Amino acid sequence: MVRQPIIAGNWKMYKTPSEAVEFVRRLQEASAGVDNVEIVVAPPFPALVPVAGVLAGSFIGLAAQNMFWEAEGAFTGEVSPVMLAEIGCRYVILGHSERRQYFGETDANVNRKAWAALDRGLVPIVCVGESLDEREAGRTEKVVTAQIQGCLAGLPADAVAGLVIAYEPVWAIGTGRTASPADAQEVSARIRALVAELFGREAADRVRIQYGGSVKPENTRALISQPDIDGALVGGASLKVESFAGIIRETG
Ligand code: G2H
Repeated sequence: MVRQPIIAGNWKMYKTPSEAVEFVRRLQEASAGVDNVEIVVAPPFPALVPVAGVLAGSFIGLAAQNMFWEAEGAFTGEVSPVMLAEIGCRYVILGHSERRQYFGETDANVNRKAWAALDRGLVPIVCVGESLDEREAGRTEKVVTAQIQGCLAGLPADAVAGLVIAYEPVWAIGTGRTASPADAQEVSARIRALVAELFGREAADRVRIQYGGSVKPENTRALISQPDIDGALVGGASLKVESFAGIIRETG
């Protein structure tokens, strides 16, 4: 099964709308000609509309970094899947470890959001990953298994096949520490095997699994060449056109 690699830039709470627009204009030039890699950017909410305007008809896809599960309502401060779909988002990142750590995101919430996203035609990028304590206690597989089971509970197999799962070991996020390619492969293979158990072989063969955590141009190729790693969710290195385009080129 050939899965198209997907490189997504998670900009977190960086870049104003004007900075974001300038960035994607330059990224379009810098990544022109790379046609075997799907490229996605996830700007903060205020930049989504202007960036969508620049990217209309472009090969670069747009993602939001979070959403709520209701279509509308009295939910101050929240953004709905209907709104994201209307402005041209194709993806939405769900369950990022920073949302779990600072904003109380749970697997059950991610599951409700995943259902709502799929219902509106958005593709969830579902983030999972263990903390340093959990890894050192030998609990990585148990933790990631519970996260996958909780986040994907009850989803139809064909929807799971179209998902992106981002394996992001928390201890490697923004720390400069990267999981070794072998460690990242081992967990990614375990995730794919679990998807096969829960949703069938076809879903497991088709679902794309990204690695995330201090990805940069220099470590991209070793990670991407692992059989069960189909791309990267990139934070810090996605904030500069040169390094993000470098990661894209190393993948292609
Ligand atoms: C993990 C990653 C992007 P960074 O959070 O999701 O960030 O590449 O800065 O570790």
